[in-house]
Amino acid sequence: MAMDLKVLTEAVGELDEDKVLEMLEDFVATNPTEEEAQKVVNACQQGMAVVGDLFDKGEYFVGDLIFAGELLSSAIEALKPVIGSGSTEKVGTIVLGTVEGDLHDIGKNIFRSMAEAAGFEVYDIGIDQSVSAFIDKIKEVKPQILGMSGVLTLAIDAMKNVVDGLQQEGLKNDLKIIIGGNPVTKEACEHVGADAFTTNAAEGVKICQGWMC
Ligand code: B12
Repeated sequence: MAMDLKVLTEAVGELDEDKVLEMLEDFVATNPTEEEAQKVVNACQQGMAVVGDLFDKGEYFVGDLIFAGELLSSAIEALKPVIGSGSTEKVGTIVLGTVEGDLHDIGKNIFRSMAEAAGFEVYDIGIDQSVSAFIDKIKEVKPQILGMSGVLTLAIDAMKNVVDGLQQEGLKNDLKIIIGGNPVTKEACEHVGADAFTTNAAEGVKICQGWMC
């Protein structure tokens, strides 16, 4: 691959939008494989971690986070043509959303794009969604999979509330549940009562595909 992933991560971390978009345009023009495109998404994700660290240290401010969010959304838009092969056969249904209290949606949107490209029908209910919003959508579309996203520490408890709600409604056993986002770990997954966790959208799609076999 011609692209230097380290340089890309740095450019995202420095919020150098022109450089990032130019690199991605050149990359897309090389007609890359899906696997190469996923590496590029990962490099962008690492750049966002750099942004988060600089915010933590007080070098970046909320305005920079907002700009970083817009930058990454444009980056993913630029990568869309090469992110997935665009399966036409429907392989399964996913209800997806960012949990209550959390407004971050870039990672969720990346997972949605990749899952759709793999042939899943995805019902994305959006950000900051309550337990009842998840339950209502699940009752309506009866998916095989529930995907919950969150990047704030508090998202873990919000995810657990959804799973507890599903349990109370007797809906949990009909579903596979996957959680994603920066703070998810094995421990968080057990605490939440989910079936799987990941901090990588491509891996998340593979897990969902495995459940459909
Ligand atoms: C951009 C950003 C914002 C933007 C979000 C824009 C948007 N549309 O999403 C804005 C400006 C809105 C924002 C606001 C805030 N933010 Co912010 N933000 C970030 C930042 C820099 C990047 C997040 C991101 O997009 N990452 C890139 C994506 C691609 O990664 P990802 O989400 O992990 O997703 C990947 C995987 O996890 C996976 N995935 C994600 N979801 C799912 C779901 C499923 C089902 C699957 C299978 C996979 C999957 O796929 C993705 C691709 O591989 C992070 C830093 C960081 N390290 O994450 C801070 C960060 C998350 N923010 C933080 C904070 C503190 C805030 C604010 C409180 C700031 C403030 N004072 O107002 C507010 C909170 C608002 C709220 N209530 O949610 C903290 C959180 C601290 C904590 N532990 O809770 C962080 C970690 C920064 C930091 N180090 O301090 N933020």
